[in-house]
Amino acid sequence: MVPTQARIVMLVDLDYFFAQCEELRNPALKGKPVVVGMYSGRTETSGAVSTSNYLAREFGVKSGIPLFLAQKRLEGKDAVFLPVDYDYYQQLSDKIMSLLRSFSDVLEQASIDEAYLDVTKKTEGTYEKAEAQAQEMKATVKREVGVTFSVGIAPNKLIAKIASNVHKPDGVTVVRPEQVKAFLLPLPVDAILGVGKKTVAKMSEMGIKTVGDLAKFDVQRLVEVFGKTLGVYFHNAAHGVDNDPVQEAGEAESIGRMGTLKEDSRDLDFIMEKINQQIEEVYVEFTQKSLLYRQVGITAVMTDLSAKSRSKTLEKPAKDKETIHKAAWELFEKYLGETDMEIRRVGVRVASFSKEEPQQQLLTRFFQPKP
Ligand code: DCP
Ligand code: CA
Ligand code: CA
Repeated sequence: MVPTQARIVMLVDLDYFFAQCEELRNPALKGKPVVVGMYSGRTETSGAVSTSNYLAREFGVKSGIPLFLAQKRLEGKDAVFLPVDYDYYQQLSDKIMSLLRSFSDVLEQASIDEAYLDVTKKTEGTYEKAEAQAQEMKATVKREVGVTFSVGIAPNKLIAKIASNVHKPDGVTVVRPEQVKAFLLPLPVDAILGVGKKTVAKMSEMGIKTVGDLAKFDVQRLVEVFGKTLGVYFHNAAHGVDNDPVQEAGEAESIGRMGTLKEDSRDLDFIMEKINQQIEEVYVEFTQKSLLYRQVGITAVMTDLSAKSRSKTLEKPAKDKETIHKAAWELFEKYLGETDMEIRRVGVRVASFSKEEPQQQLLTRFFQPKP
């Protein structure tokens, strides 16, 4: 394998984002516990907490808990409850992303409040410059928009993401290549993106508690238990290896479909029912164009309307349905482990096309039964 070039990657994650946006719009909220809620409308307090500011978190109020519970925990604390105003957060997010883009070689937006930046060229490959640049980015975003963020700086996306969580809010955490092992090995396994509650339980049974335990574990057995994609991913991740490039979204040409689920769900079988219908349509389209695909991607739009995409590159080009189904299934399984939110819309796509060999095409045509 060709060694990938040393990179410097940042993950910028905005602090208590929806609540911080609300504080920005109304400075009188500062100093009070602020809770942004997704009100379901069934009763006055039915629904869940979308996010809360750090003051509210001190009382155990965090994303995902029921609103009535949040209200109970904040009784008599002069707390402010507000409904989600997604359009407003999106506007601020767009402005911040375009500021950040000017500090990057490539920027990949990962969610409404998160982006990966490849800054290898911008920083001439030095961590000193990267750290100084992070401070400059913070000052710029604070001045131009008025919000704070936390950032992880590391040799790849995986480590940058974990590092961004170390000092919050308004922090900078640098993990240099020579520090990766010491940084990663003592962490609990769920520090790795994709290791959710179920995987934690399974790994615990196998005697794996820390990333260090995972790194020592036989990769063959990981593959037996978790399947090839996940097994190999877990193994590499535990060793701090992640070659996933920072990629501008929508760069590659692709053929795909998106659609809304009959109801919000986290049920893999239910989600795959929808995906299978989409695969049928996608299959017809790329077959007509005599294309082979080498990448399969999925998209999930969550109940808060944030969108996540994941993709997998195959070992060799393919042209069948089954390969798409299998890859989509694996990607959704992994993705569901990364989030507790329900999924509203889903999509599947294939990309990284090559043309089917003319000779092959000819043969196929030749052997096709005459109508
Ligand atoms: N969000 C949501 N429901 C969740 C989690 C998050 O609606 N269960 C929304 C609200 C958050 C935004 O997504 O503001 C970003 O999510 P983060 O996980 O980055 O959390 P915050 O930005 O709120 O806090 P932190 O400072 O911990 O990053
Ligand atoms: Ca955040
Ligand atoms: Ca985030």
